Amino acid sequence: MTAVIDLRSDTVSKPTPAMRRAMAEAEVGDDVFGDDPTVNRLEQMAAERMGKEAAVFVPSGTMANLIALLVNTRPGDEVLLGDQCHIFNYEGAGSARIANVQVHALANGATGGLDPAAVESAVRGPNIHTPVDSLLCLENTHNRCGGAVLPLREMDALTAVARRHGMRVHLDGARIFNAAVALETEPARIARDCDTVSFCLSKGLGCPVGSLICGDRASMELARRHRKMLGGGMRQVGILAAAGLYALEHHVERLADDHDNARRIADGLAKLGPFAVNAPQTNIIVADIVEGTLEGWLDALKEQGVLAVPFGPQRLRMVTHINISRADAEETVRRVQRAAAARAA
Ligand code: TLP
Repeated sequence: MTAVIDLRSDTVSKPTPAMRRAMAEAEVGDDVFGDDPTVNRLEQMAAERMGKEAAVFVPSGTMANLIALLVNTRPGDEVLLGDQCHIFNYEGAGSARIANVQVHALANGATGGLDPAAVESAVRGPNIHTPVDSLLCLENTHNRCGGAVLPLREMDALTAVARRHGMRVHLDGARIFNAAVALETEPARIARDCDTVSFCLSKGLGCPVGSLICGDRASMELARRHRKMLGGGMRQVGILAAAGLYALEHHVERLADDHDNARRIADGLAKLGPFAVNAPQTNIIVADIVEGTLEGWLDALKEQGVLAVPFGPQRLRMVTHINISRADAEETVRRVQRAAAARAA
């Protein structure tokens, strides 16, 4: 049996030998005291890349988003977001349980955006009966929309609505570097009109752990307090920050290879009858099963040594990453063909 091709997520990617060396050699200190020079360098570099004044290193994308809710709202406020976004679907309702906000989910379009007119009409007027709409959350690239890139003009239209109503904007940029590579622009341009932006090191950038939240200095001071409250204050964490610094220097441009490989896999799947497949703009492939069951297909793929995840009642997801070569992408297509032939027999 040849090696398993693990496409469950880009989070399964493993640190390279060079990244591990950078981690082993990291200078460290107690980061809760602000003493870790490697974390300090990473936070500075992250802030620069996102075009913000400051950044805070946190353990996960989920904590970064929760901190963004805590920083940008007051208890009882309302947050406008997309019904397909990660904060709404996959973060254990931390918005309700910890940030004490009400979320109003609006229909996401195919590119992961929202209709600016729908946002406009969702904003409540000044009335003693209604919650205050203080925050709009966006996601780019958009995970559940198949790694879609929210075009800049759509982002600009949405941030303009928020501004007009005195609302703040948070961008869940877990995969913002994939968006930047696809758009051939800088992440700072994508996040330009967002008050806070978070991004993950532990996905396409290939690090074992970590995310950053970025924004103006006052917001990030508050973010640091919230991180401590949530138990996310870490000590000699330069060991992890070193992986982040390494990734920001060496693993951004190569994301284009992941996007090519995702297209290769999607093209291969699209030629087989049983799937309706997205045209990946980045590293996420979503396939709707039109013949057979989701469980049946996940098992059949696993038998051939390809791992995918369920992503809806009749939908599966595959994600390319640093450990998936072009040869692996081609082999994936062959294995899916074999799974289809085995099913037909
Ligand atoms: N996404 C994971 C799962 O939780 C679904 C994945 O495999 O894609 N924002 C976005 C857009 C994300 O896709 C994720 C993780 C997060 C935030 C949360 O990041 P972590 O897992 O670090 O808490």
